[in-house]
Amino acid sequence: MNKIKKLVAQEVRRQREGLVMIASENYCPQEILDLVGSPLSNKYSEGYPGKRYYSGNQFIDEIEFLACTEALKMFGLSDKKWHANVQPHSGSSANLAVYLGLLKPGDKILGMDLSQGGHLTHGSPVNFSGKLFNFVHYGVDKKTEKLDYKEIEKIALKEKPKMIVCGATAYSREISFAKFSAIAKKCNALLLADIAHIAGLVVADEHPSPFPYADVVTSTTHKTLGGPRSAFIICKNELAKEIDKAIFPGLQGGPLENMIAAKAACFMEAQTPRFKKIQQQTILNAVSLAETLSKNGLRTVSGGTDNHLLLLDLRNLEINGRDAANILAEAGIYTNANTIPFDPATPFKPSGLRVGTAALSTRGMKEKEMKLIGLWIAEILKKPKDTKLRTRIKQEVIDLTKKFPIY
Ligand code: DSN
Repeated sequence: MNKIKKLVAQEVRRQREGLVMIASENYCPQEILDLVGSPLSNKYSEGYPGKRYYSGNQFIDEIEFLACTEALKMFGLSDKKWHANVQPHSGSSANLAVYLGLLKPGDKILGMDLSQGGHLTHGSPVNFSGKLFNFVHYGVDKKTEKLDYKEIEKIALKEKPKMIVCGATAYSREISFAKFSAIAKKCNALLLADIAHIAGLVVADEHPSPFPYADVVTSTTHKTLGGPRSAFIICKNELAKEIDKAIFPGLQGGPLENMIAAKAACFMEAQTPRFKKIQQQTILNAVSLAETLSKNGLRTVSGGTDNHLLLLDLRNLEINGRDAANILAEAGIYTNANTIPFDPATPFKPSGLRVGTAALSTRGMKEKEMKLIGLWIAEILKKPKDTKLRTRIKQEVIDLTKKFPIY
C-alpha cells in the first residue's frame, strides 16, 4: 500500500510541476475526484434508473437520473427529443455501443482516417471498429489541410455508408456539423458526432454544436470538459432503446456509479460562468501559442487553430515527433507525437507534435504564459542536443507552475 501511495504522490507532483499540454488531458477538480473515490464504487446497479437487477439503488437511481438530466441541460436539450446514457466507461465503449446498437457487423461506415486526425475507433484496421465494420475514410485537403466537405460528399455518395462519423483527435479547425448532416441526409446515412475533444468548447458555445444535426453524439468527459475519465452518449429519442440495450446488457455489466456521480458534478460545473471563461481562454491560448511558435519558425498544420489544440509539422527541424515529445518531457513540458496529414514518416516516429491548451487554461494561464512556453518549446526543439538548455528550462517550468497551483 505504501509503495502505491508513494507512486501516486510522485505522479501528482509530476502533474503539478509540469506543463500538461497533451490535448486530450486536463485537471479534474479535486471535489469531483473525491466523488470518483467515494463508496459509490461499492454498489452494483446493473440496469437503468427504476429498472435495476439489485436492491438498494434508491439513491443511485437519483444520482444517475440527475447525471442524465444535466448531460442534456448542458447542451440546452430537452428530454422530449433527446436521450442521455451516462453509463459508458470510455469513449471507445460509447462508440462501439453506437455501432453495435444501430448497425450490423459488416455494415459500411464513413469516418475520418486516423492518420489524418481521426480516432482509432473511427475504423482503424487494428481496432474493433475496423475489424467488425466495413470502414471507408475521408481526410483533409492536401493543400489547405482542412476538411473539404465537397470531397467528403463525393466519397459519401459513391460509398453509400450506413453511418457517417465526424469528429477528430488531431484536427485544429472548426467542424461543420451542419455540413456533415446535409451530406448524411443526401446518402441516407445516420450521423454520429464524436465530440470527445471539443465537448467543453461546445458546451460553452465556443464551437458550433452537433445538436440538432447529429443523430447520435458521443463524448468523453475528461478532455476540454475537464471532468473524470469517462464518457456518455446522447441520441435522438427514437434511437434510445437500441443505444441503451447496446450499453447494457450488450457491452457492459454494472455501471460505475461513482464515475456517474462525478460526471453529474462535471456536467453541472460545465454550466457555470467560470467554465465558460476557461473555454474562451483555452482557444485564446491555443491561438497565442500557435502565433509564438510560428514567429519562431515552427509550422502549424493548416496554418493555425480554431480550438484547443495545434499540430506542429516538424519536418523542417532535425527531429521527429516522438523524440520531440521526449525531450520536451525532460523539461517538464508534456505533449505527444502525432502523424500529420500525408505524413511521409511512420506512425511510430511521425513528423508531428500535438499540443493542447486545455489543462494550462484550467490552471489559469493566459496569453502571457503561452508566449513564454512557446519560446521554450521552440528553443528546445531547435537545439535537441542541448541538455543544459532543458535542465535550465525545467527549473523555469517549475517556477512558473508554482504561480498556478493545482492539487
Ligand atoms: N487517445 C485520445 C487522444 O489523445 O486524443 C483520444 O481518445
